[in-house]
Amino acid sequence: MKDKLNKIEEEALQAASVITTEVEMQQVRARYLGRKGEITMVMKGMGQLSSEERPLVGALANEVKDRLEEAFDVRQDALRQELMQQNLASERLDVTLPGRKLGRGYKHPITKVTEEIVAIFAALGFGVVEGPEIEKDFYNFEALNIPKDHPARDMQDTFYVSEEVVLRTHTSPVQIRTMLKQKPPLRVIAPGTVYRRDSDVTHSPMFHQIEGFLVDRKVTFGDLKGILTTFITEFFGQNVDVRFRPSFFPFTEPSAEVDIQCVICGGSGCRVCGQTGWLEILGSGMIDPEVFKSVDYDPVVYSGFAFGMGIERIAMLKYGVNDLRLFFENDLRFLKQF
Ligand code: 2U9
Repeated sequence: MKDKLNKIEEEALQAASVITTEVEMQQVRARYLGRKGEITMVMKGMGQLSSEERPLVGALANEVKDRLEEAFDVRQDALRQELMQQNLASERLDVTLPGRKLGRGYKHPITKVTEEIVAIFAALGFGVVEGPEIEKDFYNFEALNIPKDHPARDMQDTFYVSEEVVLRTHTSPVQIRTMLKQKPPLRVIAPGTVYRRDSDVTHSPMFHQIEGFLVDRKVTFGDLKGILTTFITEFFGQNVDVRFRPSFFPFTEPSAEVDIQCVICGGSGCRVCGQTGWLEILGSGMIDPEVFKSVDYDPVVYSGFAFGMGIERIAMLKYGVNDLRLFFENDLRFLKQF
């Protein structure tokens, strides 16, 4: 019996030393220590031993059982360690590898031009105001001296939301709202998105404007010329020629359109300036007394000038872009150039 137990122990230790998985470990445990395992069978057969032999064999069997349990536990721990090391090695990450580069974003040229224009006017003391893009007919038209049957409504073909609500056709309603909320002296610019029912190579139904105005006592057309000439030379360069040409707008009187010497041909005449040597870049004028009346300013006490420009047009001239649609396509090859 003793020899048998020693042999079982030797075999069991040998079996445990060659296993490679936890399942095999369980099988070895069951084979030697399980309910029908070899050690258990020896213990069950002890009834046939003499009363002298029985305690000796019983004690030895218990010792072998304890030693095997201990040896199996040690082997199992070692196996777990080995498996973990193998996993770590096969799943190894090189944390020093350089990451994938994220593409860098760029400001849209319309945003860039807007910011540049705003900065120039801010330096001249103008504040920035914003307002709703869905606007009441009153703020978009009526208060600006454009009554319901006025032909000027055709000049700005309008998206109607309802009979009294429109998508604003210019940012002028923001200035009306400003005049209703504040008293002169006022100096503000209103950048923003505007909408007109117009869509061809040179018109988009959604585009961007900056308008501005200055209201105080004794504001003259000379002030208008001074501020706008300063803006133009800051934006396009000190040497650019500027001219003021009479025009008409329902909300200004007198009105003037402002041209600069063609930035493409330098004034000699080309396709962009229609051979005239001049490019129209903004509209302006002295605020019509009718507009002052609709916001309850006394036109005898106050005067002011206003101006407006389309940002897409300015951006096209500044960057030499020849197709308006490029601004709205979001093609990265275009946007990356600014
Ligand atoms: C108030 C009073 C007067 C704003 C003005 C223009 C002239 C003008 C156009 C330029 C190109 C619009 O984008 S465009 O089509 N704008 O020519 N805008 S005076 O006059 C105002 C504004 C607000 C209360």
